[in-house]
Amino acid sequence: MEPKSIIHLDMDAFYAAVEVLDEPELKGKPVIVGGNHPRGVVSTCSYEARKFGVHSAMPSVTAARLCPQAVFRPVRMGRYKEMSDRIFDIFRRFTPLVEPLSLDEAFLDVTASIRLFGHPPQIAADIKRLVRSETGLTVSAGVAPSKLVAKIASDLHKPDGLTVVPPDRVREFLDPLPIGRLWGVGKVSQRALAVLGVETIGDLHRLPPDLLRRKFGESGVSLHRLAQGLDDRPVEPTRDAKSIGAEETYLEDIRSLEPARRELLALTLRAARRLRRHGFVCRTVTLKVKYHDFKQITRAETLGRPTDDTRRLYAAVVALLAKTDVGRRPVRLLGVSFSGLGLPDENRQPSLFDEEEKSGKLRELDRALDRISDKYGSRAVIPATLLEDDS
Ligand code: TTP
Ligand code: MG
Repeated sequence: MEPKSIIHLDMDAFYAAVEVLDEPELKGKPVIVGGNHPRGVVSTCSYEARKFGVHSAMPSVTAARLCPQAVFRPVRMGRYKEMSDRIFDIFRRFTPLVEPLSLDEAFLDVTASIRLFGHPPQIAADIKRLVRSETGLTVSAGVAPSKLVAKIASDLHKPDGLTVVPPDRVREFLDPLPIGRLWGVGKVSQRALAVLGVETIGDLHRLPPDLLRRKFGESGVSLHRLAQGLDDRPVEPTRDAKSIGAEETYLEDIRSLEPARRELLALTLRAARRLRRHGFVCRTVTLKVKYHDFKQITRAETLGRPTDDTRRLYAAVVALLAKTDVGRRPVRLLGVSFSGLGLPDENRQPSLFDEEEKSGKLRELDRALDRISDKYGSRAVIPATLLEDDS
């Protein structure tokens, strides 16, 4: 079979680049997009700000300390969504096989586009040129025979990069890279692999697959395949997303309430982050629980008004938890999902309802978070820290 041609595209410093576009005086300056208040978090920042060590998901106070001259701008989701639509229109001129990963990131399968539009590296260069001339923004591209390699490639020469990995160069390309670049290899797996002396992707694929199977089961085997660049997942164009969520099956059953809450906080953070990265708010929150006997239940709550706020979403999850047997029956899987997706209404005036929420529900949530942090350490309650560990 002919190898596929996949392009991964990822806008450079997306929200910050849009702010600079709309306010050209900001060009060349360290720009941070995010909440500039004591509990604010950095959504993203310009490459000038990154030189000071500022990055996404960092508390804004830390960012301001690292880079006191930075200019803060609030998140304007509606505007980013508008630019995202224009960028995706450009992508779709080259193939209908466009799979969005977030507002600023997509996979394209251009295998069948070659006769019409030329070779994939040419297509990627054309897309970059059109994005720049039609929107004024820059995008980095990776061209490769698989999603895995295309995504790693697009990140390698950011910003404004174009990295091409031909089919016969995949191994050569992957081998020297640190294993953290592989999908699904988070900090925990990195530590486990370091014990085996594995630091690069090359180290990993040189290990005998049997050893990996013994140590890590089936996931060890698929890791070994990934390390060779073997990834045949197809590009899946949208179907409009109906829900966004996160779930996890636990190796050991969860038997009491507090660890369940902690897991649910981590799942809520992960799912809420995805929600925001797609530019959505949601109306309905669903909690899924699978007990040790495989009996599965879901509990759902419809919110007074749509939100993407982690604290409100987590409050709904905690309320739903009370309608389950978690804590009384062992649990093997927990899941959180958000549906009734829509775009935020940015013109909405703050209402009395908000005030009520601030005083009542959210205070209760703070206490819940405090209890968790008493038991598990402050790490559990700093969203920024957990968000960084998004493996
Ligand atoms: P990214 O593509 O991860 O980051 P980026 O485009 O700002 O920078 P680059 O790709 O050049 O490294 O995310 C796209 C947008 O999603 C980003 O501009 C802001 C938003 N975002 C958050 O709101 N929170 C986050 O933690 C991250 C990672 C991104
Ligand atoms: Mg980006």
